[in-house]
Amino acid sequence: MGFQLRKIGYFLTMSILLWTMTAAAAGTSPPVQVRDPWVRPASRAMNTALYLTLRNTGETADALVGARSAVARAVELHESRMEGYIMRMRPVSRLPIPAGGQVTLKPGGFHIMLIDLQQDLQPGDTVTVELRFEKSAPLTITVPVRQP
Ligand SMILES: [Cu+2]
Repeated sequence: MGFQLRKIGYFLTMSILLWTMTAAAAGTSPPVQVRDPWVRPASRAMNTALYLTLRNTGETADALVGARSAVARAVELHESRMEGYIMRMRPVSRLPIPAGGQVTLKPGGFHIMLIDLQQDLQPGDTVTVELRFEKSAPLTITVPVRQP
């Protein structure tokens, strides 16, 4: 009888402990935060770009390593740069976000390329995108479609 009670007591203690830990984890905002995301309008079967600012409030460096969305056949991280008088894009495998710092994806620089759109994207629409990071948990964001 005494053993049974101790066992129940142990389970109760563990349950409360786990519940507290879960609540604490849920209350913490993710170290990487997204600001001002937007997507340039485009038609079905075309490509377009997504821009945003990533803030790293954590104490360790992280990196954006990929993204995906149901609205595009493929999603890639790109960098635009001038080569002579021509603007060119190249894929990048990771986009570093320094600890306590931020990186801004903007026209003429880094962007998330949505390739082969599966639908028209018009101003006022929203797009759901999942961002994947080297260390932080994936983030699902809702991004408005708008003109620059
Ligand atoms: Cu691009």
